[in-house]
Amino acid sequence: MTSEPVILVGTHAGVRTLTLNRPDKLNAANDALLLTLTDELRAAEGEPGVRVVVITGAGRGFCAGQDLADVSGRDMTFTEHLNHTYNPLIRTLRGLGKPVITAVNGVAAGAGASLALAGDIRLWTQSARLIEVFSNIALVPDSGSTWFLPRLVGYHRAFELMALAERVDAEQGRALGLCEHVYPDETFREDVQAYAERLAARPAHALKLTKQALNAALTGTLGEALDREAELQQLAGDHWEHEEGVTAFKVKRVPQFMREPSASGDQPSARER
Ligand code: LHQ
Repeated sequence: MTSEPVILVGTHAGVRTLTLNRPDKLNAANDALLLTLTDELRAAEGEPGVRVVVITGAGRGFCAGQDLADVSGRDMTFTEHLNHTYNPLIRTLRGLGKPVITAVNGVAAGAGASLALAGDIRLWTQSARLIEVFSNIALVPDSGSTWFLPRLVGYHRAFELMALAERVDAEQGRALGLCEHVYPDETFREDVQAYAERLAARPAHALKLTKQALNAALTGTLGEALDREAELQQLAGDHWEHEEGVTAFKVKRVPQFMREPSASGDQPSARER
């Protein structure tokens, strides 16, 4: 018996698209979906031809959080379950050395809302909505929501959204800073791909270091950020991308950052050539 894959994997023009594929349940997450998604993110890290990862959902939902039909009778505690599935997923996503776009094609609820917020870039369709639904079932927001949301909207609005499980629609989401862009439903998939391809043409090594610096800066002091910037700038400045960017500027042409990937993964630095 063949069953549908829980994650669909596609690649086009340097963009790896991972589609949550349990549309009948609005892509509610079971262990297989969470573990496969985490594995696919790790696999994307190791593929030089993949420059950007998009996470989106099949059908009318993005992700309705934990599959509530798939939790009873489990042999793990809540803590063990989170540490086994959701937490490695969110850690892998934020630690990935490539930009991850969460393309929120519909409702994002519970841990699905956390996943939506975890993207480096968050693109929503017009009919998307986000719900910190946890309190409806008397649970605590998890999978990073308590970290992401107050940083975006402040403590008080975050508490209200969590306590009342209020729906945030696309217009509110953009106003609150929960997404970077909202696109029409009719053209959403194409708009996401076009955005991702723009990102894929940017200097991959520099973006990897930028993501590292920003994530660390969110939890550190200004002094630590300045020290880290000085170290990472050396790594960026020694890389061929920097030479390409400067040369292109001088001769007034568009820089070409999408070279054929080398067999070993990262391109050698300009000085190693
Ligand atoms: C679902 C689900 C779902 C199963 C829709 N499960 N079937 C971590 C660790 C350990 C334990 C617990 O949790 C966590 C983290 C969490 O994520 S907790 C939060 C869990 N999620 C929820 O409580 C959300 C429950 N769903 C809803 O509130 C609604 O479905 C939303 C607001 C997401 C969407 O509402 P509608 O657009 O009106 O759709 P619907 O309710 O009609 O759902 C469509 C179908 O999807 C329906 O099935 P059916 O066979 O009747 O058509 C739902 O039963 C199913 N579904 N969410 N989480």
